[in-house]
Amino acid sequence: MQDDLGPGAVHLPRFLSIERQRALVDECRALVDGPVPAYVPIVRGGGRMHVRMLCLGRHWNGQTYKYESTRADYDHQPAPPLPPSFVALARELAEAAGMTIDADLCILNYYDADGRMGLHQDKDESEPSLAAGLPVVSVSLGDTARFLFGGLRRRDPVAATLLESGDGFVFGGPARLRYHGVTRIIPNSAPRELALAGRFNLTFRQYDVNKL
Ligand SMILES: O=C(O)CCC(=O)C(=O)O
Repeated sequence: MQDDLGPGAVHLPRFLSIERQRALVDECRALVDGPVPAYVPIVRGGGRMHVRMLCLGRHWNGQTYKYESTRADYDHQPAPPLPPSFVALARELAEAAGMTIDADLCILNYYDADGRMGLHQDKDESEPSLAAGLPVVSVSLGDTARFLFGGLRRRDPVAATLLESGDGFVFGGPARLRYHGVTRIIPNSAPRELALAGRFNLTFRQYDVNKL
């Protein structure tokens, strides 16, 4: 089943089995509460984001909107490495959507019941990566999110899609710079087997095009 999202955007509902979801949730839990923990970024204008964030592979600095190796906007710790199993997962989802990625970074976000993310473009990856339309590959785990997907301009119309646990969502090529965001989380909607309150979302990206 695919929503009509336009070229380059593919929703992969229930892509991951519940066993794979459970294993990933365990990994995400260990990462966000690990030695380099997730934190709530404060962005350029001074606002606090409504997620806990942990970047793997490269760190996205919420003050400069640039990627870097250490968390200069927070605790100066190095970004933890991207596990090879995560790289393989991103590749698998991209291929299922008819695209390719050799991910070198992942932004892992945890949304509690009040979590949300304003409409934005993912445009801080390298110029060659954006020009090549290398996709953003997203994996949702836990509570369902109301996800907005718009156009290339902020004022373009947006469509709302529910992203449920185990869903993939891939946008690349002509869709790579489309605006998107999360308006709300539906509490207690996660599969019971995950024993998870809230939602993890992983978005994989490829900054360095020379890896292809
Ligand atoms: O949580 C989501 O589904 C979207 C996350 C997102 O837009 C981002 O990390 O840039």
